[in-house]
Amino acid sequence: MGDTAFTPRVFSGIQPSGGLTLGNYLGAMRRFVEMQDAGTYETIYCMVDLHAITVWQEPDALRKNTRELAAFFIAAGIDPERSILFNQSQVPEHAQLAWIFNCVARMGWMGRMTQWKDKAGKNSENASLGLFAYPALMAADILIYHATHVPVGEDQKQHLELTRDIAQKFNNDFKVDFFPITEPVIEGAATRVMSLRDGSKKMSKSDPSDMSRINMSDDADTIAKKIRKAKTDPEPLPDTLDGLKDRPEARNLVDIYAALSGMTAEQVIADAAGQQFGQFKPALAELAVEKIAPISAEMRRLMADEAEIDRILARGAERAREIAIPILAKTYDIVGLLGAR
Ligand code: AQP
Repeated sequence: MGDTAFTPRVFSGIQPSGGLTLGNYLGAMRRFVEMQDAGTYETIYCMVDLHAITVWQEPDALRKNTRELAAFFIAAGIDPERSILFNQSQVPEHAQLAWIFNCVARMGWMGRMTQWKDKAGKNSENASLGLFAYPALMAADILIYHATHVPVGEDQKQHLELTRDIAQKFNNDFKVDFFPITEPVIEGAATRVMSLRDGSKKMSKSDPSDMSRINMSDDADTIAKKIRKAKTDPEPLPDTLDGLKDRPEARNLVDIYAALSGMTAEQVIADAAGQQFGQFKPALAELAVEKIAPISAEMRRLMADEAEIDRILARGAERAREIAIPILAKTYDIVGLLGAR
């Protein structure tokens, strides 16, 4: 960063594209709550519905998933008074700044994004332009608040580097020190929760196999069944993490246990050394149910009052715009656009 002192401010978002997983919870939501509770930062959290529509979403499902995601944030511990909690499309400044960033970012930068390559695959001619430009909108989400820190899972690291590149190029092009060079916060035992069926793949809502993931809406029996059937190997657990080097599925279960229990992976392996999975898996299932069941019950309770969720989001959007409007106006002014006058 240059000489400008920016307010310590956290921004992060989750797409309301349905099917929240344990990966979203451990990789993202838990950090969001910790950063809110630390009291060191202003915290701003968002349902990024404009990102969700870069791939097809049924309109009714999108509305329902947006409210369900708001319920997840609150049930997991985000307090809409202490944090700003809102829905992206209710703050038009995100899309306005994204357009400017579309003009700053280079095609080559976007084309190198692994998420673009994975999601567009061989069918890139048919992918939406929005999916290609996704990282410029993400940069706008962060920089419209001059956010200094962004907690995310490991999979978002490359997009955050691109956010930094966009901020840097904007500052250089216009000879200003206006946008902060945001720090990614990728920490904890579960920054990359893997599929329960394949330890080389991220746990993901779009995996065709429901057995590959734990959904935040799964009941106790389903969670226990998925963990019981999770792919492992016949070896007992070793006494050090080194012993798990070539056993990605086993390592994943140890990491999940560590993240859910608040222990380090080293402590888990020290306690469980020598155990067979027939012993370790039931303990993990019990812990997962203990942590997830209260959140899903609270989500169901909140979802019963949609009007209250809408009221919380409308209030959050108002508060978000108080920060975003002056930053967009100043950006227009720097660029030479008369729009803000
Ligand atoms: N498996 C994961 N491990 C750790 N963190 C994860 N996140 C997602 N999956 C994992 C983190 O959750 C936040 C929100 O992610 P998103 O809304 O962008 O969702 P996503 O990454 O698109 O989730 P999926 O399940 O992977 O969706 P698909 O299948 O559509 O690609 C981010 O901080 C992300 O790092």
